[in-house]
Amino acid sequence: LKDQGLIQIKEASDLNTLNDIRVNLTGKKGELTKVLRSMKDLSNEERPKVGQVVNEVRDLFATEIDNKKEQLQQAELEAQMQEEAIDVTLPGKESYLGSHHLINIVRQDIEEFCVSLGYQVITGPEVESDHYNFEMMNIPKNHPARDMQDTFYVDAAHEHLMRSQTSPVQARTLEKHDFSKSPLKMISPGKVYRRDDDDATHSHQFNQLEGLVIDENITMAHLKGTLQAIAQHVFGEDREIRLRPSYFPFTEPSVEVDVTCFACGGKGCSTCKSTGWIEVLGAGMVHPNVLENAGVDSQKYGGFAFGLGLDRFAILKYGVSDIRDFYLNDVRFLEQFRQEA
Ligand code: FA5
Repeated sequence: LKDQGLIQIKEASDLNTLNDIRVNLTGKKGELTKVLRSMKDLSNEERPKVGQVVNEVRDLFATEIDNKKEQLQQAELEAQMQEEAIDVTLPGKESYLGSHHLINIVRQDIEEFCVSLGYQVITGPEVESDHYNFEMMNIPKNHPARDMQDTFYVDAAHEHLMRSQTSPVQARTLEKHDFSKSPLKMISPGKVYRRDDDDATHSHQFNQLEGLVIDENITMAHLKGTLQAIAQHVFGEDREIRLRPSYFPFTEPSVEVDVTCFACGGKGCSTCKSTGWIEVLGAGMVHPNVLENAGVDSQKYGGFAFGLGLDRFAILKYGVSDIRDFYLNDVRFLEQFRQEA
């Protein structure tokens, strides 16, 4: 039994087998226990001798099993380490670096320029109430100007909508601002939504950047100078802009600002619908009703506001031929502008 047991222990190939062998040899129902049990049949002289031998063999098995166990554990550990070894000399996988979206590049550029002029950046909700999107901006229900911005409503009662312009942020800010402490100079960039038919220059979701300056003695000259500075910062000193009289319910007088078409240089093409100009923003002197609606004294304070189309700015600046390219998320399109970020 002793020799057999030692061979079994020596040949055990893994820890489970070794455990089975241990139970088989020295466990309660094991071979040695059987020998111990059978000792009652032995004579008084033989019993201590056999007992001594059994004890010796049991101690020997225990020591050998312990040694073997340590050996197997060590081998297993080594195998595992080998399996999990990392070859640090292998070439790594090339990681993919994303690039900023063109609209964000343009937004950030204008934001930084305006902040350098003393503007603060304020954002507002995209799901807006009719109250702020229209009523506060001097466009009451059934006003014909509502047709200018065909709107996505989110409830049957038409009380909430996807904002059709960033102008509601004007109203929200005017309500809160304390004019006895400081004038207001803010810009507000963000997504807006309209039920426009998508084409090369129109998207049903696009981006605007609102501007608002309210103080005492602000004139149209401040507006013109500001718009010119922004246009020249974005498009370059030589780019032409033109101001056309226009109508917005929240400004009086109102203007629309066009820039020479980038795609054709002013000759006329599909991007500018053959006019040579592309409309990029609306602006004007803030209507007294907008100020009064927000509790601001329109006798004392006044100013200008503008709302520019960030997509149109990006189209012009980078010669993008179709606004829909911004929203297709084709990496090949985005990658072309990696160096601009
Ligand atoms: C407005 O939304 C006014 N809230 C702007 C404003 C603000 C005027 C403050 C006065 C004072 P308008 O609907 O024209 O105006 O849109 C402003 C700009 O958004 C446009 O000049 C154009 O550049 C861009 N835009 C309008 N519709 C779309 C469209 N469907 N897709 C892409 N850009 C558009």
